[in-house]
Amino acid sequence: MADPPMRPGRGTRFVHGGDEHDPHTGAVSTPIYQVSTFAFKSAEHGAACFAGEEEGYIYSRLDNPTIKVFEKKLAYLEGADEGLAFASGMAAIHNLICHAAHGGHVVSGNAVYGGTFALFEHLAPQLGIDVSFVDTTDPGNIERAMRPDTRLVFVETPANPTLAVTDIAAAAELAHSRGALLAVDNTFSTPYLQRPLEHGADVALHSCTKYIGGHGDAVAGAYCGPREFMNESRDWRTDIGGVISPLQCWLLLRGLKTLHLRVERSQANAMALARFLEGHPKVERVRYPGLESHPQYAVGKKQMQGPGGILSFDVAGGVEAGARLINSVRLMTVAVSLGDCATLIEHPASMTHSTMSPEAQARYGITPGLVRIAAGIEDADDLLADLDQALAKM
Ligand code: LCS
Repeated sequence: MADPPMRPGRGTRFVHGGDEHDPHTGAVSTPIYQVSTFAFKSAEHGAACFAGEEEGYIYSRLDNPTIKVFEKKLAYLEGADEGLAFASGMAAIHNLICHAAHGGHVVSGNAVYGGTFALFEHLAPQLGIDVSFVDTTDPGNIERAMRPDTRLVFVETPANPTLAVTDIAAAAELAHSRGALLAVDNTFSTPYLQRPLEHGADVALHSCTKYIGGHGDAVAGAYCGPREFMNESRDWRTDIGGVISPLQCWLLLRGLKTLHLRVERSQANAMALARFLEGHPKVERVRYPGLESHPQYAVGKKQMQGPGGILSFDVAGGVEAGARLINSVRLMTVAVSLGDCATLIEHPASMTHSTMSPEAQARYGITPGLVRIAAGIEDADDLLADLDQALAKM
């Protein structure tokens, strides 16, 4: 869809860009087209729609007006030709690997969300897709893992929960030099802080359950990319069937309009928490791309507009100390997920990444005492006071 006449700023794009008032009614917020099937004008019209000779909605597993508006808006925000939305982030990743890597090989970052790891490690081989996990913070590891049948390089950056940052441009160059695609899971950054396609990635993927929905009330996923690839991906989605509902898309469209404000606040809170924790005697190590001590601080600066709202840290005393800390917070919510208005705190080794064996966790940097905080949009002073009183109990 057309940009507004001026060249909009980063925040304005989230409010206005990529969607338009409902073409049928002028409704300012996109209506929820809660409908499964669409009437044809005649038998001939129906046949022409199925043959792709005429534009027209057929059935909501294939396409739906509310879903279409969300997909166009996300593609606009990511700078992609097309977007496709799914029932969850995992449904999006499943569709992506089925389309992009069936019968072939994937090189994946070894720091990925635990559900992604489980899909790649346990289920993908049963679908004829072989996955190698490497530390993608060193692009040389990607190169060494590539095989003649490598079809896809998949990275999360920043990664869940280690906050490891991968150089997208370097990964893209390596993938392309061997005829593979690069997909970036951009969930942590959102298109407000990072636009992977501008750095050479082919696909930008999201768990929209997080910042895009933003209010802890929707489960959804999406990915964006070049037109021809996305048209093929649409066929995979139509037949696999992991489509999103119009109501969920409406929630995501509403979330996108305030995403820039929420991400700014979440990021400011995360920075305040990271600086506080870095100087705290009961904390061994803080992982946050906004700290100069982060091993890929320079890479993050190069490709991100900001370090984002998620951090993780090791408390002195390992797993028991981490559990005591989590049990001592009063304002923060003990819950998985991230990108919510409320600050969420969790223990990756026993929660989000419990699909990994203890050996895999140790290999991939998920230490037993690691605690993850996804900063919300509360007042920073209240969050600092909460952590302060919780750490004092240890
Ligand atoms: N990608 C990333 C980076 C994620 O963090 C998640 C979920 C997914 C994909 C999967 O998305 P979903 O199907 O849940 O929409 N991450 C979660 C987490 O850290 N806590 O709970 C879920």
